[in-house]
Amino acid sequence: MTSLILAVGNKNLSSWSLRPWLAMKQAGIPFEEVNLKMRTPAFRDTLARDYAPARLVPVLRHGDRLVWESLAICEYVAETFPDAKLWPADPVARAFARAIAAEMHAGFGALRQALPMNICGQFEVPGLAPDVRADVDRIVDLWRMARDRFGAGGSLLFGQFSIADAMYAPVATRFRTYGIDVPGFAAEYVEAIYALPAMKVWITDAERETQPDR
Ligand SMILES: N[C@@H](CCC(=O)N[C@@H](CS)C(=O)NCC(=O)O)C(=O)O
Repeated sequence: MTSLILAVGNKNLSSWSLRPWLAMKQAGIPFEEVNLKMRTPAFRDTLARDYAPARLVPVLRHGDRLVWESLAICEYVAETFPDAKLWPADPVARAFARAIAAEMHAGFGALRQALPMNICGQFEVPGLAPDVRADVDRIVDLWRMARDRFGAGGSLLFGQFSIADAMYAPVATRFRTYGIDVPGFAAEYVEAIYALPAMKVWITDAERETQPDR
């Protein structure tokens, strides 16, 4: 079978890269990883040379097919590897999972701007601006609804791992990085994300990247 190549950015910082990487890794889908250092001239050059028309990471190459945009990549791998069960099997749960994944992909700009992903960082935030607080509250509400309605089979949003978890994993790390106070069930969900084997690999790589001498 034609191999998959996923180009990602810096693991400490690139929240969009984490999403499809985590979905593929956690599902055991084999792929080759290409690491591109963001904010370097080589970053744009490599994308233009090897991954056009994509202009950002993540980008997936599968033979002569190119897929960019994190959510589109997740959808592509879910369709290409149906046995990985990357979406919930139940249609109602699946629609809910798709809705909240889409909401993440399209929104929460205030949170993303004020609290950028920085897995290895630890920062104190004295107070959240109202629009950031509203994003946090909305995310916690979505997590609560998913966990209450569909989460009985495990510790993740829909019980078992799904693309919805991959989409929200970088929010889980932000909550930890910035010490955001969330209700107990949401804190447990953050723990569950950190406990995913694939997530541990990504975090170890992020630590190596930020402290190469360790
Ligand atoms: N909507 C895109 C966003 C991709 C994106 O913004 N990628 C960032 C890294 S997280 C990037 O490539 N930045 C380029 C740069 O910093 O030079 C997606 O979902 O994949």
